[in-house]
Amino acid sequence: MNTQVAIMMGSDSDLPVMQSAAKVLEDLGVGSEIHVLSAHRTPQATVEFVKDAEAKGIKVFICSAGMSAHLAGVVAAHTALPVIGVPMGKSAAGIDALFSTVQMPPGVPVATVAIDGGKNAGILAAQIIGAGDPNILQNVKMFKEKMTNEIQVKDTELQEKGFKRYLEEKGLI
Ligand code: RP5
Repeated sequence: MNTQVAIMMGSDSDLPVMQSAAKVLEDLGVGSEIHVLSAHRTPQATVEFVKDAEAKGIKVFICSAGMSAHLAGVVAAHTALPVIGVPMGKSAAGIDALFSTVQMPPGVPVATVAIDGGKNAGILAAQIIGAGDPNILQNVKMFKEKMTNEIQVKDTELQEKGFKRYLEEKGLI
């Protein structure tokens, strides 16, 4: 698998959430690498990494940050490649990070997913790559079909058992 996605985290404390991006990318057949690089704590290294990435074959960046979350914006300022931002729920329930990530000025977009939305960031990166790669697109289609089937199985089970037994057996109450 060629490494096509760079996952950049403002801190290793983002890793419990962001490992889900790496995992779903692996499941979808997209190679990724994951780094700790901070817009505030390692600004120089962050910019150098972004500038070298295109020549290495990176096609999409995924950037996580919480608390004055500027990493995705800084990366987007230094590349023409697509950047996906993942606001971390580190302070103020992640609302501060969400606004910092999503409210980019015109001309420098960051595709922002949900607070702690590491998995969706990985899926979205695969979809972007899949737009130009039929094999990856096929993997995304199969992923979505599987998800649809799983939901249908759940509904069938819910109808059969009724909500009380369903909740008990799933350990949801
Ligand atoms: C951000 O500050 C990081 O992305 C992280 O979400 C947050 C807190 O970092 P730590 O203090 O846990 O290293 O730059």
